[in-house]
Amino acid sequence: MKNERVNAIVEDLVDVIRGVMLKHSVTNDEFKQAIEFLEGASRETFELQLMLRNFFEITTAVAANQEHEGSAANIAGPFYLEGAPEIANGEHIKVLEESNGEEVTIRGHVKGTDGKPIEGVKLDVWHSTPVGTYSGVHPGIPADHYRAKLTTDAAGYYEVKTTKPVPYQIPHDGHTGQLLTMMGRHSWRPAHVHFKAHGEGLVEHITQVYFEGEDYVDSDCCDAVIDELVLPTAQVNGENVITKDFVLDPA
Ligand code: MBD
Ligand code: FE
Repeated sequence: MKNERVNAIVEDLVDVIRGVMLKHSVTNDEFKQAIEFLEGASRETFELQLMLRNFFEITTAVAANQEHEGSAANIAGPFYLEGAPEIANGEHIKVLEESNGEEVTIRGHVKGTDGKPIEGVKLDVWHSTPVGTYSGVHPGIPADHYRAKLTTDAAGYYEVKTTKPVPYQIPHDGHTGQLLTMMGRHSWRPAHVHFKAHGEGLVEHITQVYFEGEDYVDSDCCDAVIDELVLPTAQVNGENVITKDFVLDPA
């Protein structure tokens, strides 16, 4: 059965790709190499996902941000896991003992587009270890580390403490890394913390926080950094504090 949306998108996609091939006079031999490259990537467990997310996932967030009034959405990346441990407001995310990095407190309010605080929003938080791996994905780090689920209080407030992540090199030993190298690009993301907010009657909101002034904020391999999400760190009573408010759209 004909699907109008699939038809509309694929017709445009085919037009654009044909235009690029013509512009660069892509040869049949190069076309064959491209097929072999993509077939090779699809034989790996993770490569095609990584490649597509690296180049295109940000566009889903930019498109969502055009349509929604709330705070800026950002890419999810491949490493969200269900079932993160619930923690209370102000608690520290479980980290490995050898995680002796800098400490950071991230806190703020969750509001609706009407400006009213929203209680009971579930806020998933996840980020890499200080050596740039993700728990429950890369070997050796149990999935209940570096991930947590918080709930906003009656004032819409949340607060989480954690060990600050450092710049993250995406898996680069496969096709995605090879492609980036051939393009003269690196495979680093700036240090970032992922969030997913969900609550009744609200659009699920996926975003990230980046740290102002840090490496790769201006050259993310995923092109995902949005100015609104690059936040300053304040010193409050000897703590590094990031304030990140969320404005969530009604479903
Ligand atoms: C990540 O941690 C990430 O955030 C993205 C977008 C891609 C790969 C790994
Ligand atoms: Fe990430």
